[in-house]
Amino acid sequence: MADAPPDSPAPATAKPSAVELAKIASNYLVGDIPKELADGAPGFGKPSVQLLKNHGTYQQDDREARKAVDGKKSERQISFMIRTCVPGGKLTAEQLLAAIDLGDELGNGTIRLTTRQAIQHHGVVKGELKSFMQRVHANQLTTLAACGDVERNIMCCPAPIHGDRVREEMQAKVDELARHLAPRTRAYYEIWLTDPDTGEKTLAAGGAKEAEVEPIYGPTYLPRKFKTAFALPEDNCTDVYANDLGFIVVHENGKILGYNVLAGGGMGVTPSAAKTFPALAKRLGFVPPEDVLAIAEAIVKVQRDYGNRSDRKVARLKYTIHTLGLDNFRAKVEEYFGKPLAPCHPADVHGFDDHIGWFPQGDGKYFYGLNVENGRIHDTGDFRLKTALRRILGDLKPGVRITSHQSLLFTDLAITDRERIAEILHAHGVKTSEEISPLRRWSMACVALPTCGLAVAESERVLPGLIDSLEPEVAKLGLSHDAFTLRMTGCPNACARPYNSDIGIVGRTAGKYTIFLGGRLLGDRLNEEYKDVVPFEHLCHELTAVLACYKAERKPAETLGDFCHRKGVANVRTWADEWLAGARGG
Ligand code: SRM
Ligand code: SF4
Repeated sequence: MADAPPDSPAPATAKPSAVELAKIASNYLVGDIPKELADGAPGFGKPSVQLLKNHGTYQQDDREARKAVDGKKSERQISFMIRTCVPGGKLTAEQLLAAIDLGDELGNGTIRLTTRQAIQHHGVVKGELKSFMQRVHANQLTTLAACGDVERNIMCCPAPIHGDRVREEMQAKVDELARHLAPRTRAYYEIWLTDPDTGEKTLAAGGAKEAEVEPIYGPTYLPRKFKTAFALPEDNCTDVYANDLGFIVVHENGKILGYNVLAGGGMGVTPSAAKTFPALAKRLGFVPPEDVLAIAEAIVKVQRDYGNRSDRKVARLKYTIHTLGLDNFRAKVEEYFGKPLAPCHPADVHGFDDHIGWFPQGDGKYFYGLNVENGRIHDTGDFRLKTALRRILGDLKPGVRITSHQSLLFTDLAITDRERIAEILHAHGVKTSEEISPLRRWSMACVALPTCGLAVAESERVLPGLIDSLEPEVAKLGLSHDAFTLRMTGCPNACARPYNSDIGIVGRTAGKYTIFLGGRLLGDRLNEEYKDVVPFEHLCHELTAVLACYKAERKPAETLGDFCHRKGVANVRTWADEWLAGARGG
């Protein structure tokens, strides 16, 4: 690896981390993957496991399946999570159907819509990895760079509003940027897409002719994952402030004037390492539309050259900015950009829409946002969402979009499809979005157990039950129509973005959680710790007490997050504890 620049957060003498060493030795992400793919073992060695992330797959060990082998801790049960990129969440009905088929044929029978508008499959065995990647490729999608130390799936408001030139132009810009920042290595094509019979012919069109070097990333790619989102001021459905790089469209009279550029957002924390922290992105400057690719490339390159490559805990862009200072960081970006950045336009996020429900598209057709609880598409007992989706996608052939709230939009529908969709959902035990409480609709949980190797507590599997118990309490308080974000994760890595939501519930240890309050739907404010080490069984009444306080003391039209922020989390706690003790009639 080239020496770090003199004022880099990582001193030039610092030893590169194990992941950096794996990248250095990998020849653009090849390493020992081809050899180990054919060695008959159930998994890969450590360096390959790290490299594989850049190819879109994580080696996992299902802890429950492991126990099931002989009733106690025993052999690891290795399988793979595979993430497929879907820039801006845009898909066709055929593509989603093919992804569902893949889950049935090579995965664990379910698929997962992620908090970044992508798709995850779990439970794929090593011997099927290659055919899996080939089928994703045949489906006109890729897993390349869905994970790893590169630009990830770029998020964008998915709403299909015809004639809304601003949204359309922004969505097209996302596709352009996703292509621009995609890794160019041929490793992916050579490892996964070679002809299964000859082993030689590259199946990817044009792949063989592409230069092997990475003009943007270089041989060691980025020090850490890198995430980008686009948002509109009136609709921050992508949580733009939680990203390494954010673009807020500045528009007037149906025309995009340019973008406010934000940098250095990120949620993950390691509680035992005080040097780690969640951060909202900082407002860096303004660029006209034609400079979006160049400014993104400049920021990526500054992070490439100045990010910490010895300590992955502090390698994200937020730490690079923290160490350099915002002004020095901006100066570096301007150097790579080749000109000064204009100051930010005053435009900022002021609205949020999850696009759930029925909406006219502006071309005589409609789109329907279907809330998918925690993004999990499955058939379990009487709840047969997967089969219902097969029917909707097969019969109506709508366009499809994935939202950054783990849900689906069906587009290009006729008004007469409304009844048909409700009929299909009901016939398969699935509620329409209109039948779901705002509490459930605005909630999200990360994957956590049993597949996530970093989970310390449950999330996806317990949030629906928590909401079941909270719904009657919310109704008793007369708050059933209030919208506030409730986000839960199985560890502080924060994959469901709990640190800028109205209520964040973060796994602390088995069965215990930290509660955070005071963020908001808009996603532009971090919340604060409210209570720590709360047993799962206490979450319902702890949250009911907070909501009782909100109900009693809020100002008209004040949202939950704004209320907690104004009153102060400590004062909410005092009030709620008295309510719980009965002193306030709780
Ligand atoms: Fe995440 C790691 C799942 C969005 C912060 N995340 C993981 C892994 C891969 C666990 C691992 O490293 O072994 C999880 C896989 C679990 C499984 O079994 O599927 C995982 N993250 C997810 C998804 C699927 C959660 C979901 O319920 O949808 C999301 C996939 C998004 C995608 O399509 O790309 C997901 N992860 C996020 C987000 C939200 C976002 O990006 O908007 C965050 C917080 C924002 C951020 O990046 O700071 C997030 N994930 C992390 C972190 C902490 C990063 C950090 O800087 O500290 C880790 C751990 C790490 O990287 O070391 C992590
Ligand atoms: Fe796993 Fe933690 Fe992310 Fe949840 S927040 S998916 S437990 S890494």
